[in-house]
Order: sequence, then structure tokens, then C-alpha cells
Amino acid sequence: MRLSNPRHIRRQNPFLQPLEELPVEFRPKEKLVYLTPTIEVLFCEEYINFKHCGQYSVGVSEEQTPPQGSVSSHERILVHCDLDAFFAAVEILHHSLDPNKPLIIGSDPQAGRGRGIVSTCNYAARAFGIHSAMPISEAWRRCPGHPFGPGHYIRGSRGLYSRASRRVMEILQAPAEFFEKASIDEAYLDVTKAVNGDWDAAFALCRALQDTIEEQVGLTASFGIAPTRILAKMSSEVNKPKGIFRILPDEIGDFFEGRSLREVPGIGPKRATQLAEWGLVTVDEAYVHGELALGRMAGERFASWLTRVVDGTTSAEVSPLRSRKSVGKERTFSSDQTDHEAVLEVLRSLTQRVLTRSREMGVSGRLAEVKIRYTGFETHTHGRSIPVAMDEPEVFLRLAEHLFATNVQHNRGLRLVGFRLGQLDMPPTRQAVLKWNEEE
Ligand code: DCP
Ligand code: MG
Repeated sequence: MRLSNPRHIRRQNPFLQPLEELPVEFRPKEKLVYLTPTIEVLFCEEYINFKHCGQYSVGVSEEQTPPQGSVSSHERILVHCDLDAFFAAVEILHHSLDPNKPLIIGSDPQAGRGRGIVSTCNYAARAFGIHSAMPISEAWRRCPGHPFGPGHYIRGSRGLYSRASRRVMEILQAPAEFFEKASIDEAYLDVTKAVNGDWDAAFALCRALQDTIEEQVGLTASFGIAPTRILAKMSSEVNKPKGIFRILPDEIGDFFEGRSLREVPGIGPKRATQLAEWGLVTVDEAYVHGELALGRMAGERFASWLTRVVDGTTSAEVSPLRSRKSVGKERTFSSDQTDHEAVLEVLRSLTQRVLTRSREMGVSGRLAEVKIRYTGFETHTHGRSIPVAMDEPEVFLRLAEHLFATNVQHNRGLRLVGFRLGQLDMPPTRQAVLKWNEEE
């Protein structure tokens, strides 16, 4: 059944009901009563309960997306995108550096005595054997910095990376039916619908996305296309940098032939050594033993998981909830604040921004958490859960204000304040709701 009048549906669904249509006793008041936060929160919870009551009473129509778990993984076309030498590429772009000179981003090398690690480095530095997570002193030994060698060492600037990441994610999100930012430089896209189940069209889509990212942001990205998450992630590594690699459902076996077990995300050095002791170095060597025999060597759980990886039956779900447990924002003040009213104003704005962000992601949350750091770094978090996940700024503004007002220690300087939305959820109605709104 196709629902032709979205406005009609909206009125039926109390979850979407405009505030002014609610019975007067449930309508939030214009002004917050900061001095009586408990009453406000009680009122707030009543309001949530009221809305919650109606949430499941509405039939959502046949258009509702079936739960992802029920979809056979072979029916999905997933894309994993990972930016190439991300932090280094952004720095090179921003400071117009020579990409052929080794650039290492990480903690201060202190002429080889530094104790931190390498965050990342460009491909010129990788030629010296430097890689992410290597001790910075080791990187310096392999490729010293000025005046001893060609290495260019910088600490890096997070703000630059977040901005670049956001621009890339906007480009990637557009064609995806389901989208998941998995880290600052990688994302999963379910493009099954966008390409109408056509694997060639998926390849062309990735090429187009790659070009757009390069033209609009100036960064290169690698793409993997496959029927499951883990296979898509592994494929994006295959032709890095600026590569695209595709594993069709009937090519999975070939893909794993001769491929080192160590290349499978989730198999660490310890596990790889254990398997090597049994003479198993490649995935196909392990797989041919069969789940039972492999289970006796490496444990049943591992054997079952590896078998499913090669059979292409591991998860194909793309959802922001997989990569993210909470959405939060905080602000550190340049000097400690004693005006708590001013801090509360900052907290309100942070809360508002968190809720805007969570709405963009299509997630709601049950937990409101306020973080307060006092002069001297003493840090406290104060949380409160509501009965059902919501994404309404109004609700969380009240909770944030309440948590702050009842917990802040008076006469103390404040160094930082933050808000976090936790216990995330994605309402079953969400996909359908978004679709209706788009049609308006
Ligand atoms: N990063 C970090 N510390 C690490 C690993 C990574 O700070 N131990 C940061 C820097 C990377 C970014 O995360 O630029 C993305 O990590 P990747 O593993 O995707 O590495 P790169 O994008 O740098 O390189 P590649 O081209 O291999 O993806
Ligand atoms: Mg990367």
C-alpha cells in the first residue's frame, strides 16, 4: 500500500505530532524554570511517557524497511570507503607540502628520544618502513628529521581533519540507502537500492564518488565493494591508494586463495602465530580443514566465524549504531569560568548541537549525560536515562539543565562542560518516517 498523503500520516503518529497539538498539560512551557529543575524533569518525563504510549500503536505501512538481519547478505551490495593516508594528505593539501617528501604525523620525536607514536605518514614515508602506531623514536631511526634526514615531523591539527572528514562524509552519504561513518576516514554504504542490485553500476558509482571527493575536497579515497562488511573492508585495502576493488558473491573463495590470515580484520598477531603453529598461514588453508577440525585447533567460535567470513554470511548491516555508542560535544574554556549561568548557556548550545547531529544521523538516545570539569581537572559526569529513546532537543535541553543545576558545585571554577547522548537507538519507524518527509 502506498500512502499518498504524508500529512495525514503525520497527524496519526503521535511521535511526530507538533507540540501545539498536544493536550495542554503535556505542552512544554515556554521558559525553563531553572530554579525548580525537579518539577521540570518530572513534567518532562510525563511528556516522554505520553509520547511513548503512542509510539507503537501506529501501523507503519508495508513500506517499512525490514530489519536488516532478515536480509540475506548476498542480496546486499556494500561499499567501504577509506581515505588514503588521511591525516598526511590533509596536511599536504593545507600547507601545500611536497607529497614526495616523507611526512610523519604523530607525537614530538624529540630528535629520536620521543616516547609517543606515529599517527600516520604519507606514502613517501611508508617507503622507509614507517607506519601508523609505530613508536615515533623508531620512525626517526628509519627516517630522521631535519637536519639529519629528509623526514618532516608534525603534530597535526585535529580541526583540519574533522572538517575534511565532514565534507567527504556528506559526499558519500548522498547515494547510500544506509550509511555509517565508521571512523574519521572510513564509512560503510549500503548502495543495493541506489544501483538497483547491479554490481557494475556499484563500481561506476564508486568511481564517481572517488572523482567527486578528489575534485571537491582534494583527497584520494579507496573503495571496496562486496556483499558483507568485512569483505568490503578488506577490498578497500586491495588497490590502495586511489583504488577500487570488488568481490562478487561467487568470487569470495577465489579472493581468499593464498591470502594471508593476517589480512583479515580481527585476526591479530597472536591468533596468526597460533594458526601458523598448526601450519596455517593463508585463509584457504584454514578453511579447507572444515569448521570442525579448525575448531579443534583454534576454538569453535573462531572456526565458525572464519567459515562464515569465507562463506560470505557475516553481517551486511550498515547502521550508525554499529560504530557509535554515543554522540557528544564538549567545550574547554580558555580561562576557568565562575559565571555558572554563562556556562549553562554554553551547555544549552552544546546540547542543541548534539541533537542536531543525532537527527542528521537518524539516531535517538535514552541517556543524557552532562560532563563538568572543575579548576584543577577534577571531572564529574552526571547522567539520567529516559524510558524510551528520543531525539527531541526540547527533552534533552531540560535534562541537561536539570543535571547541571542539581550537580554543579557552587563557587567553583569550571574548566569544561559537555553533553553526551547515549544508549543510542534507531526507532523502527525512522526509515519510513524519513521517507515520508522526503516526499513532502
Ligand atoms: N590514526 C591515528 N593513530 C593510529 C592509526 C590511525 O591517529 N594508530 C589516524 C591517522 C590516519 C587516520 O587515523 O590518517 C586513518 O587511519 P587509517 O588506518 O585509515 O590510515 P591512513 O588513512 O593514514 O592510511 P591508509 O592509506 O592506509 O588508509
Ligand atoms: Mg585511511
